[in-house]
Amino acid sequence: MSIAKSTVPRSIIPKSTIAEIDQLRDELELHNYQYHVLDAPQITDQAYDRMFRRLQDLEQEFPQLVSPDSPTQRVGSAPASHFEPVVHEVAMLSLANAFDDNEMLDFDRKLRERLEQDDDLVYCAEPKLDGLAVSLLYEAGELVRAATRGDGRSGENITANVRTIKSIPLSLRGDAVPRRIEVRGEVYMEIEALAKLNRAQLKAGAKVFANPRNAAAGSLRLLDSRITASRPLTFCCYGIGQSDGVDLPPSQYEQMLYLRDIGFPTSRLMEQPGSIGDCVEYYQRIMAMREQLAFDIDGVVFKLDEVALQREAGFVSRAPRWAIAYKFPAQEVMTRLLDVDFQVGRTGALTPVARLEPVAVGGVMVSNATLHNMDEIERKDVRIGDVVILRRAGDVIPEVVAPVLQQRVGELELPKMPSNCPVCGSEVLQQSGQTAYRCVGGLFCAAQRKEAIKHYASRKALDIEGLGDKLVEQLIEQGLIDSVADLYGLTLEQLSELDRMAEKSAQNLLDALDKSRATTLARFIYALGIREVGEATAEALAQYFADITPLFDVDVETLQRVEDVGPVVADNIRHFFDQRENRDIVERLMQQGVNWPQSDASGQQEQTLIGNTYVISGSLEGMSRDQAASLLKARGARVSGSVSAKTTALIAGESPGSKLAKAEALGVAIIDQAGFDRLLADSAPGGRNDI
Ligand code: 5U1
Repeated sequence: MSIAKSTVPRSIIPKSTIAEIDQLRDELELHNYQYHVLDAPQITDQAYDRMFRRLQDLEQEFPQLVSPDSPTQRVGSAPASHFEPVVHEVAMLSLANAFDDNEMLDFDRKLRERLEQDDDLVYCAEPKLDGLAVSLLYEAGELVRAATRGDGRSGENITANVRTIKSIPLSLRGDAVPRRIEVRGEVYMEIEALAKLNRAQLKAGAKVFANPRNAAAGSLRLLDSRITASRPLTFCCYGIGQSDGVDLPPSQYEQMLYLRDIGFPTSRLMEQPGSIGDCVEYYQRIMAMREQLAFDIDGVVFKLDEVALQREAGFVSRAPRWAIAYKFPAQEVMTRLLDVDFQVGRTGALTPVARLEPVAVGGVMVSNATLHNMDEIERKDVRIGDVVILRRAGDVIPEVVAPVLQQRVGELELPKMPSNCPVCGSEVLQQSGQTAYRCVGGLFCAAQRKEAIKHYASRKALDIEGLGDKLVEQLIEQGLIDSVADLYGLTLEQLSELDRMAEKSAQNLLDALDKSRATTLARFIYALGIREVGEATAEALAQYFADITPLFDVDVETLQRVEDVGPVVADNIRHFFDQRENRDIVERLMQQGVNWPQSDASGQQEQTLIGNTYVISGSLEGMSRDQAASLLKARGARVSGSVSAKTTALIAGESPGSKLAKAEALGVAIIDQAGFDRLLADSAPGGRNDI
């Protein structure tokens, strides 16, 4: 530590100070454990920080009392010149892989044959983290050495870096710590933490990391551990390399619980499947939750649970016979970029789309992927003809991550933005200060018309059930519709003649169209697809103007008085309504019966229900719940989805369900249909406002 030495001899440091330091360290360690291992913090971050700062202050005043295992000593130290090699006393093995259920069944069958077991084998299962394997050696309960896996026989000494990772204990918990124990596991970075780090790296002009594994490796192989300390690394253990002076439990599962007890984070998703069939079921379950996890995993690891049986099974080449990684379908693969086309979106923006040599990724064949925009192409330096890394995670659109520069041969060309729209031939322009290039064709452009209709029908807009993307395309291609205003003129005969459209589905679509007529003003504004007018802005506009016609002529200054509306959005709104065809479409929709609850005719609705929170349940007469919510919000109320003690009142229509019982139990006021009508009347400008 670079602090001035205290002149106070240790003998005269007040006993109470020594006791306070000890207590602060114990408490901070306990809170660290509760946070990182048990996932159950008991105090707020602020309270933790206060205790931490108090300990730092005391240690600064009395540096003689600083100990290497103090929670304050995780800040890193002066840069090293190199990493010392570490020879692993027990080799760090690799894992055999399985890629389908048959390979899993084979693995289990061979294992049972070798062990001469007819009965099902019990396994210990956990997700396989995408990080970097490390070995942590503890002697007399203290972390004395940390090493990378390296080639499995020897790695590098990264102790100074590993000491900065808060979820790795510097000292073990409990009274009976082993004389010596080597714990193994994975250092990794959570997805959000990696994204944040990459944003900061980008801003600083530094290298960004392609995945958590690279981020962990890059951060642990820094000679300056003070930089490692700033990286959001975390740890999860998966096994014991060796131990001395401790009776370890006889199963892998219990050993992991033991490691949790002495201070190591273990997988929350660890289970003990009782047969290979259960293992396959576990794999399916983890794969299904993969996208919801806070960290990247690339498969599931299964280990024979009984340690005595593991010993009996032994090893083959450099992998244990008793463990296997059942890998998920790869999310990143390499393929060739054949060409780049440009797709025209709802707002006219041209998105470069990669045409690829077809390849299986994430379990499906992919031949197209997004390249986002021209800036991205230039930043990544992706050229037509390159071998590229393609990524497909979950349901997200596949994307080209980067070119494989080592495989680039000859002079390849960067894709060029066309000067005319590939769909309607209108000019393509880039507005100053913007990344996007746009076709100026507006609704003259068939691509923009198609996208506008898809948007109008989408769930958050008019939510027209059954009017999916494919059907919209068919309707346009058959010349049955040209704009959203044509939707309400469609007939049963026209629809029934479409491909794969039975009369029943055609009738269902007409019913859905009819139902969509009763909407809210906010949804309607959102459905128009004005550039940069999302749900929140549409809601704010609806509250402010209370009707659509004031928007036809409003000036940009007035628009900017609306919450969330700045000069750019105001310009977009103005530009939208300045176009005669857009106003015509809105008017035609209204003539065809698209409607929303009318409130105060113009200007901002008075905020007479401000501070009140309502929950709406059951069906109301003459309006949808959405419409009712919109009327309440227009008066400044909050509308929530669940009843709590803070709810002002439950608005209970027909069949209000369990929310009614909950409101009764909590003593929350209940308003029926008649009460709701009164509330709306009373809370209109000049009305009473009881609840
Ligand atoms: N979760 C987990 N990852 N992983 C990696 N367990 C696990 N076990 C490993 C490795 C290399 O090896 C042991 C089976 C020796």
